[in-house]
Amino acid sequence: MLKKIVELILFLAYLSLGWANVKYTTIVTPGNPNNVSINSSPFTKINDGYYYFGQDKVNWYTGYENCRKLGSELVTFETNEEFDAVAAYLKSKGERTEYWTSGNDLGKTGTHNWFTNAQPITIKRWAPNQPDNAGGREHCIHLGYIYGYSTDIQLNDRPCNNDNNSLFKYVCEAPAQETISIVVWK
Ligand SMILES: [Ca+2]
Ligand SMILES: [Ca+2]
Repeated sequence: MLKKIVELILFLAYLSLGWANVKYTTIVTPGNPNNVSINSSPFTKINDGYYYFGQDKVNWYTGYENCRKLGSELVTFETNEEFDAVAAYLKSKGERTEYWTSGNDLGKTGTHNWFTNAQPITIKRWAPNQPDNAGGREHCIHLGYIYGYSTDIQLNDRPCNNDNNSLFKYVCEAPAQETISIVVWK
């Protein structure tokens, strides 16, 4: 979005001044390759991602809305490495708390996708015997120490709402960053 706005402004500047040559060139690079200092509050940087750990215990829908209020979405784990990095961060906090992710099978029972990108959940981090859709009403996916004996943070499906035992904290993930450079003939 920001990229499009910058390009539009440059295009309009080009039109209004009527330069015969191209005065500016924009270069878009993924991430923040020059490590420019940015204010990422309230998000915490973990590897290449930025995450917010909502501390209020809510149903899945409210968790999603709370992330949207911050311009982000419930977390999507594209890779085992991303999951492991976030799990290690939570583990370092020493709490056995559970958090919502964007994963669910609300569209088609048994087909578990990340809601942010509609891609299947391919990471191998399910708790033993999960997802089990217990009681036929578990369609949203959270992470945490799923069983009393669990020693690792893993994934499990739980009721999205209308269940007082399924009110969890939530992990929001900020959009990926892009760096826009502008090269100018001065
Ligand atoms: Ca992600
Ligand atoms: Ca379950």
